[in-house]
Amino acid sequence: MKRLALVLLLMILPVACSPEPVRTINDFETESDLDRLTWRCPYWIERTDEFVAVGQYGLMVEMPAGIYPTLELWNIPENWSRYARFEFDVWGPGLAGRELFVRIDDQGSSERFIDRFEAIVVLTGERQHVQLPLTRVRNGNGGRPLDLSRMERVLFYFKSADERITLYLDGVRLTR
Ligand SMILES: [Ca+2]
Repeated sequence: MKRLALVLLLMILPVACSPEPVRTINDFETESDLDRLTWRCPYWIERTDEFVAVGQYGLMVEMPAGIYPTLELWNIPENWSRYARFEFDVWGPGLAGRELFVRIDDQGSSERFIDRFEAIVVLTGERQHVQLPLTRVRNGNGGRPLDLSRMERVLFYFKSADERITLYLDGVRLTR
C-alpha cells in the first residue's frame, strides 16, 4: 500500500510542480473573454478572424480620438512568478511609428509612475510579436519592485489620438 501511495505521488508530482508552458492572460476566444476587458464609451470591441495569433480569434478594438485611449485587461492570472516572459501579438494597420504603451500593475500601489511597470512598443504598421522579460516587469520603473505572485491588470494605451484608432491584439500570455 505504501509503495502504491509512493507511485501515485510520483505520478502526481510532476504535474503539480510544473506550470503549463504557456499561461493565457486573454486570448479573446469567447464572449466571456471580452467581459474581462474594460474600455470607455464609445469604444467598439469585437472578436475577429482578421488577426489571429493563437486559437481562432483575435480582438479588434476601435478607440475614439482623445487623450489616453486605453484597453484594460483584468481578471488575469494572479501568479506570474514561475514564468519568464510576457508576450502578445499586435497589429496597428496605418499606425506605423505610433507608440503603444503597455502598463502592468501588481496588487500594490501603482499611483506613482516609478511604482509600476511600463514599456513602449513602437508600432510598425505590420503584425508584431512582442516579448517582455518578466525580470524587467518585476524591476518596474525604478521604484519598488513588483510582486509577480500578486498581479492585478494589464493596460494597453496611447498617450493621445487625433483620430479614431483601430488596433488588433491577440495571444496575451505568459511563457516559460
Ligand atoms: Ca486568440
